[in-house]
Amino acid sequence: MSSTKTAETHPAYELLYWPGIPGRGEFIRLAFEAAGVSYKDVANESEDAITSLLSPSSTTPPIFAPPALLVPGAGKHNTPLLLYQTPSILSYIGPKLNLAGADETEKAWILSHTLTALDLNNEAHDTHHPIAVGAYYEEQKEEALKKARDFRENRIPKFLGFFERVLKGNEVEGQSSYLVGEMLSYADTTLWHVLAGLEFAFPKEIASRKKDYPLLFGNFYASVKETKGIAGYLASGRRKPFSMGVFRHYPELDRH
Ligand SMILES: N[C@@H](CCC(=O)N[C@@H](CS)C(=O)NCC(=O)O)C(=O)O
Repeated sequence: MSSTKTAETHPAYELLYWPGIPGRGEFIRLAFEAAGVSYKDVANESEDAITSLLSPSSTTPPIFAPPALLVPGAGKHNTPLLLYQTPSILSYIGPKLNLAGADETEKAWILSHTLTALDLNNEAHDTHHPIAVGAYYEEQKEEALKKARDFRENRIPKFLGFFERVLKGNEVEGQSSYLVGEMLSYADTTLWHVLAGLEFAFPKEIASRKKDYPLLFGNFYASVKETKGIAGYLASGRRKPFSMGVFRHYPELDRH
């Protein structure tokens, strides 16, 4: 099946990312999929697109690293708008996709929780690359073992405990489906993806801790997964499986 959905009333959004992995591009995909809004998944159609965009000879404004979002005609004087940095892209598309809360306060909380979920995402990445982003895991394995142990023992419970409290504080009639307010937001889809990634990378650790976070791994996880757009995306087969991206399963880094 094509990774591109047909355009309707929104601009022809183009997501640029590395091909073949969910990676940080997935946070952007999930927002579009949850909202049922069309986007062109350039990463999974043309492997060269992101490479040429990152090249110093590119004629577009420079971007530091993918994901990037191109919005034709949305820049100054009808030029293409080119955005990078996951949270910046999410905060740009969030209101347009109706995923940024009901008012200014909710909008600000949604950004805060998204940044926190992305911090957790980044720390998960650093467990297998604690010393050098550009070096192989095998070259930094000793440090990775120490980093992963601290991540599992201290950081996972700190982050998950925090999000459990956020959900508790947002309970409506004993149910807590979303982090903020009563509507799905891009903070929810972002955190949901990080939880799924943690389960892939650290299955034993998460299995033994799940019971401590009943809201997070209960109603919240199910609510996001069962959102119409997300359920349809998961059923489509277009979501790339976790492999060698941000979330990697090295059994030696998991609990044993
Ligand atoms: N904070 C940035 C991080 C971007 C990032 O690290 N992108 C990865 C792919 S997921 C990359 O290719 N980085 C290359 C580099 O940092 O040199 C974001 O969230 O967009």
